[in-house]
Amino acid sequence: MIQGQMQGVISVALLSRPGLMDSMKALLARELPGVTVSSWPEAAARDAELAVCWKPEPGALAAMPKLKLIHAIAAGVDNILSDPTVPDVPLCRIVDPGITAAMTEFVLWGALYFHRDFDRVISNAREGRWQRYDQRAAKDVRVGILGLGELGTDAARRLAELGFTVSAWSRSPKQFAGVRTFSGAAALDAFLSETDILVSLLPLTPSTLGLLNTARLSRLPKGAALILCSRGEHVVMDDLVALLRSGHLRGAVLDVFEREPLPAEHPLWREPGVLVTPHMAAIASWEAITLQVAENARRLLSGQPLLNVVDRARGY
Ligand code: NDP
Ligand code: OXD
Repeated sequence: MIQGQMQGVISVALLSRPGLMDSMKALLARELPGVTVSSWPEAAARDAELAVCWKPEPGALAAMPKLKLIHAIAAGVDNILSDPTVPDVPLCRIVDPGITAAMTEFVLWGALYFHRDFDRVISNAREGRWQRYDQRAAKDVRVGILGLGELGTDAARRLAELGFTVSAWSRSPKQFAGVRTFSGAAALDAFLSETDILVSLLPLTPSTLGLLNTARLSRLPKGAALILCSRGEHVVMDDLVALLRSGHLRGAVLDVFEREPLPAEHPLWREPGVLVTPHMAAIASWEAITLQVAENARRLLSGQPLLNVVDRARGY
């Protein structure tokens, strides 16, 4: 659909911490002529039909009586659905080739970080220690991806192209050339037991909250590593730290945390074997986000099917 076909105008409310989405105002005005944009908790925001959100304050969306569409500015919508008062209107998320490419880069880097021993040599370099490790072929390293959706699918394909032995776990059964697939809760232990580098690309839902606890992480072979790109709440962090300290797990790259930013005094920053990154695996540009929000606003106004609608029953 192209700009100009829009019938009517729409009022948009931005719901986030103050200032986060300010750059969207001019972009939305460019894309949706006549749009009014306000920021929660301004009075005008309560009358908006479209709510654009990162982490709205609980109850805010329920206090918008004219609301017709909720649009996340992210791929994950857990920050929105965690509020039980969220009204039953369509909820859309961001699906963007730029995010997918960025996430795949991060996952490839993380897999190579462990596979090529960068975790060890970076630590050795700080002590001036010259130490080489036996090299293994990528095919001898099993990378397992939790979640085979928009992001997991591309990461799996590119890891397989690099030569890794790749498997993936999803809720529903899938066929994927060159990737061994597992599905459903009953298959999770088998999947984990054959994974040397575990990558999490799951959405956060009641079924995935706390999934990676002592019991599950212990299923990974000794010396396995974790790359957590999904949400901090997928991992019971104390269980992870205990398995790192016991030597069962080799290391973890953690990009996401229950509380963000991770406070400077948090012990994870200094935990041996852990590399903290600042929720940077894949960041959508405001331009890309605005184009998708505007497209869905036009579709809403003209009665066309919306793009990237979240299944509220599944939670993703
Ligand atoms: P999708 O919704 O496209 O894919 C989700 C995948 O997870 C699907 O394969 C789905 O299975 C699977 N899944 C969901 N629930 C379960 C379950 N209970 N058991 C097994 N598999 C399950 O999501 P995306 O790929 O777009 O994004 C994934 C997550 O990545 C986001 O929700 C977000 O949390 C995170 N993210 C992090 C970023 C960062 O910078 N760190 C950036 C962007 C996203 P099925 O295919 O059967 O439905
Ligand atoms: C997302 C994220 O879900 O940034 O898009 O984590």
